[in-house]
Amino acid sequence: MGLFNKIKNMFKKENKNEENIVVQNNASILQQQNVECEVKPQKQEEDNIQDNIQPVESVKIYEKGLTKSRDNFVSKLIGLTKKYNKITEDYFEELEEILIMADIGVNTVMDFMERLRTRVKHEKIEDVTYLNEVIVDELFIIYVNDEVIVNKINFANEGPTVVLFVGVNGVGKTTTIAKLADKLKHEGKSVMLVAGDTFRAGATKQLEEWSRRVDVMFTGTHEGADPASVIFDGLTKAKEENIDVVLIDTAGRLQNKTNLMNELEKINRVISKLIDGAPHETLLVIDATTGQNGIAQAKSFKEITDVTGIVLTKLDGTAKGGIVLAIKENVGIPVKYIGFGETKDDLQVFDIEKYIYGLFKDMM
Ligand SMILES: Nc1nc2c(ncn2[C@@H]2O[C@H](COP(=O)(O)OP(=O)(O)O)[C@@H](O)[C@H]2O)c(=O)[nH]1
Ligand SMILES: [Mg+2]
Repeated sequence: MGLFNKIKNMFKKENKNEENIVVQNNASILQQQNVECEVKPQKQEEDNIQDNIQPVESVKIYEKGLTKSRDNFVSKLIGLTKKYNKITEDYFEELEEILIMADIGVNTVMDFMERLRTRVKHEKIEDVTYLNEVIVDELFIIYVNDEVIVNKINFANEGPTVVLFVGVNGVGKTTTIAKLADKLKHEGKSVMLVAGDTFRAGATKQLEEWSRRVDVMFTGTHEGADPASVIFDGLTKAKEENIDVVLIDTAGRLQNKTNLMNELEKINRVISKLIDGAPHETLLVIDATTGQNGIAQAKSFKEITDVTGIVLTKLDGTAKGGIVLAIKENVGIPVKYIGFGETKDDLQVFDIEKYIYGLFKDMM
């Protein structure tokens, strides 16, 4: 069975169970209200309910977060199917244009078009609707089959896990750190945020404010301080206090590559001196709305430092959800998290299958 049908079966079926889930959800809300009346539900029960509602809820988050992309890119694909009842050269040309407009990246689209044309010819495909399935399969099969999809954070066996965040100004580093801190805290981990962005005015305050909001520890000093020394203080404290995960914010001034490289080298030296094997992750944050510019940033950061994963933010704000494919093809670093909004609940572990469903559900 092709990827298209596999995903369709996976999530369409789940959505059929929706009514049950809603009932369970209400039950959980009632229980929460009971909590306020001091009738605390058993922890075990809570966990069970959580397990039951989690998969469908997160598919819904993908569906909602990808609305703009679906409305634009996928509805264009559907329109194309309506316009052509035969697969012609004009059809191929329009398809190519739609894919390029979706930020998939020219080279990726060119390769894809060649594979698609070959399949159409060899399999004598004539049905335009069936071709939509083939398109989804061909677009994502490389991604899904690839072993580079390791979306899990590499947690340390012992001592604090250190996650360093890099990326240019405004992409969503600080917000992502707050979101991830909240997620980890709910998983029962102790978290510390370290304000290593001492360059931008207000950056330290912004992170400190988030640490209060999500209620985790914080280390930071003042604007203009040496980031490496702030990080030194933070990690020393984190070791003393047995913190599980330390999330470090940095300033990403890509304009001066040599300076940035030196700064990150110094930061990495300090981190690895204090904690063996750290940083355990270096996450590069990319703003999905910047399209090919974001891809260029990823290439640059990859040259400067050892990036282990990508966080793709603001997917809710782009109509060009194809950027995930361009990252795969042009950068080759796994997307670990995606951001669908500005609140602390808007960070999701990247799941390619949910992503594909969220994007193409109107075609399924
Ligand atoms: N719509 C949307 N906005 C986001 C997302 N992530 C961050 N932002 C917004 O992007 C802006 C810059 O974020 P910030 O974390 O300060 O970026 P930084 O300079 O990289 O630290 C803020 O207004 C955030 O609320 C997201 O996933 N979706
Ligand atoms: Mg910031």
